[in-house]
Amino acid sequence: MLSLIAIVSFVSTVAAHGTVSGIVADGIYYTGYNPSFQYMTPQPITPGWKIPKDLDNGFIAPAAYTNPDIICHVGAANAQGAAPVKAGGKIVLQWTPWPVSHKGPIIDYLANCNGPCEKVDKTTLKWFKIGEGGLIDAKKASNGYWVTDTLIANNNTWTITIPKTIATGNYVLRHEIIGLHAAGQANGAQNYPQCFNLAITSEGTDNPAGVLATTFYKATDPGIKFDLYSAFTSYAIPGPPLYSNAITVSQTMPPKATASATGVYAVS
Ligand SMILES: *[C@@H]1O[C@H](CO)[C@@H](O)[C@H](O)[C@H]1NC(C)=O
Ligand SMILES: [Cu+2]
Repeated sequence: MLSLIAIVSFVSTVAAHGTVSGIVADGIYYTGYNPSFQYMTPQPITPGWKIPKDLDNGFIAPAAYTNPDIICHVGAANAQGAAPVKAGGKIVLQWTPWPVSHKGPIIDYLANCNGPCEKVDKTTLKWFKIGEGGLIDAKKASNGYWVTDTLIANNNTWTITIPKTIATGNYVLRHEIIGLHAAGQANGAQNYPQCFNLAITSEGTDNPAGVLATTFYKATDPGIKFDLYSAFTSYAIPGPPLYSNAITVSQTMPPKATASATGVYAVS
């Protein structure tokens, strides 16, 4: 009996990593991709990139940092829709319940598709960082209070603002949590990237230079090989520098969406 309970609780722990179930863009809710969609005919079209192999809501490990799987998660294929948003507008990312043990940074990037994101070759996308957060208070909570704790406190949501200065265009948003709970071991960090197509309208003109996602991180970066159970006092967020006109958002419980999008959101 006891061993059966132990097995059941182990299974639920393994299944407890996460995925973004939906986003709210300028107040409108859009369903995210779910691997169960691959069994439906027709498959729902969402702004969320398709990750049919991610049946365990799993992660990408440092050994795969130079593999295209780091771009938009395992085997990711282009979303066939996009969520419209104005520069300066907000996107709220709704995660499935995030495990409190999975402390770590939350990082957001954009890449201009320079054409339809529905067709772009993901390995050509050049990303610039529009948001980042990590350790908030090393002394608060066991193993510190992190942005992932803020996310959990806000109903598993994370809010970003699209920079006002970037040019109109079709962009991919790459939103990522890095779980550090096993990162003290080599190859122990857990990257959870999630991508969404955004059709951004803007009065800005900036086209920030970006970098390939396959060059973001190294297994030995101090923010990747990091012992969450040591007596740390600071944390260095990994990846390229933040875009100079990125807008920092103070995280709050998001307002309810005003409407849900239905149908197909293709951009021409
Ligand atoms: C929290 O998020 C869930 C979706 O995951 C939603 O159904 C629920 O209404 C949200 N709760 C609040 C208080 O906003
Ligand atoms: Cu996990």
